[in-house]
Amino acid sequence: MISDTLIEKLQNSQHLVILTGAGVSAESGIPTFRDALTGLWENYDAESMASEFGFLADPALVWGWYEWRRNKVLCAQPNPAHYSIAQLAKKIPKLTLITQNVDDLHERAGSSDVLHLHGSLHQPRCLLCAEPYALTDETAPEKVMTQESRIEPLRCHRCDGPIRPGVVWFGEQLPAKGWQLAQEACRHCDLMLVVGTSGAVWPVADLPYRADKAGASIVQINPGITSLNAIAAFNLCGKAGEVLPQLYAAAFGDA
Ligand code: BV8
Ligand code: ZN
Repeated sequence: MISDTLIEKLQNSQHLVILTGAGVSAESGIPTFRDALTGLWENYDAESMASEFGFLADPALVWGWYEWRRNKVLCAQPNPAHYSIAQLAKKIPKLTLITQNVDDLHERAGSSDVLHLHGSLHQPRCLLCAEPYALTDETAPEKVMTQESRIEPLRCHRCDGPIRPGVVWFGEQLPAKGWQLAQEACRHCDLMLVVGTSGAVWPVADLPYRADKAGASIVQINPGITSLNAIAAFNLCGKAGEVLPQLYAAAFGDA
């Protein structure tokens, strides 16, 4: 499954970009968005939950849904995929990690300088004055919750506005600095691993095409088929938590 050519490319890479989506956290028990049946969007449509319009229409439902997701992340552990990515950073001269995920599992596995292009569950802020809200233990979501639990949003200490999740909703701009760094990395890398993303959300979905156009080799790690199969030089069809440790061991020996 893992060709010698790919192993050599990884061993000789001077600048590796890794782009991750919800699939890299799937083996940590975090539901993905679009996988049939288990996907988060199965019960809700994206627009109504991951948009400012949806939040304004029903703040308690949307805040409750994000707190349910935050609680899942707090109870989850990084999986071997996250750890292999953190290990790769020690072997490659320059590694840029770009994620669409709003969890902190990459950081908890030891990765740093992670570019969170869709924001983070762990950095809520005031909807009105954008003041960051420091989550503490007493704001930890109740343990027993379902996706439907309604929780009144916390209030801003400064202006009493409603606290919103620190994620990038549909229709919102991506964090300017992160988006700029991500585009730059895709222009200069020689190899790009695309791990666990359906490539359904723009403009992040455009990054592999830009890297491909700039001459990088694209490697997709995904048990499913996506539009990226068309441009990927290597399609490793499998779970990230299994494939990434194999890829790391083949290139650099056991971690
Ligand atoms: C914007 C945060 C203006 C909240 C999310 C063209 C250009 C620009 C914009 C658009 C465009 N066309 C349409 C748009 C609008 C829109 C968009 O893309 N809509 C889509 C639905 C068509 N984009 C926007 O609104 C963006 N903002 O455009 O602003 C602008 C314009 C130009 C330039 C800059 C700005 C904002 C988009 C951000 C939306 N926020 N999330 C939250 O999390 O609730 S999106 C949401 O989808 C998540 O962030 C998620 O990360 C993302 C992508 O999903 P995936 O991570 O890929 O997850 P998915 O479930 O889809 O797939 C999982 C994959 O894993 C599958 O392939 C599966 O096979 C695989 N898998 C499963 N298990 C495993 C596995 N792989 C490996 N191992 C396993 N074990
Ligand atoms: Zn405020």
